[in-house]
Amino acid sequence: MRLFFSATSPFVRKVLACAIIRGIEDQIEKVPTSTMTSAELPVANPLGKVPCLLLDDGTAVYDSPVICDHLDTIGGAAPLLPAAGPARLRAMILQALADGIMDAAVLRRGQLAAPQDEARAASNARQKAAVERGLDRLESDPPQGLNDIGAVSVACALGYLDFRYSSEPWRESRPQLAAWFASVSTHPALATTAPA
Ligand SMILES: N[C@@H](CCC(=O)N[C@@H](CS)C(=O)NCC(=O)O)C(=O)O
Repeated sequence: MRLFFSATSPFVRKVLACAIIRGIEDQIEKVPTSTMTSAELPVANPLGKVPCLLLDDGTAVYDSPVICDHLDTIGGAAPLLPAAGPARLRAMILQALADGIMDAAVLRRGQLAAPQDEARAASNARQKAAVERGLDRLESDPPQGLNDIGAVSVACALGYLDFRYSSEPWRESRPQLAAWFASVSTHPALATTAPA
């Protein structure tokens, strides 16, 4: 399998972390990809986004929740998306919340690079508020361990905020979330995929 890869994408990190936790990372060839200039990426993923996983039969798999779900079918390790019941629903909701935080943070970064006008400032404030509310929700009910796709996604979202928004500290008012993140950050799946 080939993974269109960017070392700074939190969505790519999520996919790699899942592969590491499930012990199948050796089956994935990382293809460093610029979303701006790659000719191959938009052919595989018409949306032109990473991550995109190319299977050996040529199937292009996107986006990150679909890739992680597919990775669960490979190898013998326990799946990161629970098969059924409340645990599955909770993991999916946590993943959606974390992905939404990452979407908002990535979008904000793009907007901040552009000339600022009233509309951009309003959109920036809206995305920032979404991230803040998302973090508050996580503080009220933080993940446990790093055993499902929800927890992995949240860890990647927090790692991205630390990487791109270090001037906007989130820990002080969210001690439970901060304690959980500290407890999982040394896990090899996170430690070896941290954005540099
Ligand atoms: N929903 C997608 C989001 C992926 C995404 O936003 N990737 C960003 C990098 S962090 C990207 O490729 N952006 C390039 C673009 O939008 O042109 C997923 O879960 O995989």
